[in-house]
Amino acid sequence: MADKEGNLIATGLTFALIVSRFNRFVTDKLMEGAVDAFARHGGNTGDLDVIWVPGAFEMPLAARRLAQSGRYDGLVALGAVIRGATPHFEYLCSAASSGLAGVSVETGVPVGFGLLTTDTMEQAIERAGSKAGNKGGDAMLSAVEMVNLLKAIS
Ligand code: INI
Repeated sequence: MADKEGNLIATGLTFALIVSRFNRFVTDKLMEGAVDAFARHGGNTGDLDVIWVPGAFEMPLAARRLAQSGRYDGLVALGAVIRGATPHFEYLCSAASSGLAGVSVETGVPVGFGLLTTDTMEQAIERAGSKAGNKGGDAMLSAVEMVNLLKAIS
């Protein structure tokens, strides 16, 4: 039996972060978490590009174009959709999540899912670097692991 797993070494990897301007108070923190995780795992922040989009809905299209460019080993999408203030919450979350999953599967470029979908702003802040960790950092590490896993099984 041979176990294969992706490691968390980001050295030499090139990434793009797709960051939503909507709820920027939160997405700036998610971005900090993602950049910090990349650097702490050996990545060179000069190999990180940051691409701003208006909101979560626009993330899949930007992700597709970036994945197709061939310039990146992986992508990380960072955004926040908050139910309290969004009557179309379910549509937005479902369009963004299925769109991003589709980009990843169709292009073969791993996409870390750092889109917070919460009931309140307080819950979003908790997940963006306060008491519940930083989901931007978690999404970055999952993407690094998947990049390295794909290299290991290819
Ligand atoms: N976009 C978000 O990323 N988060 C939200 O909470 C949100 N709300 O509340 O509406 C949101 N809306 C904008 C949307 O993503 C698009 O940018 C917009 O509809 C234009 O296409």
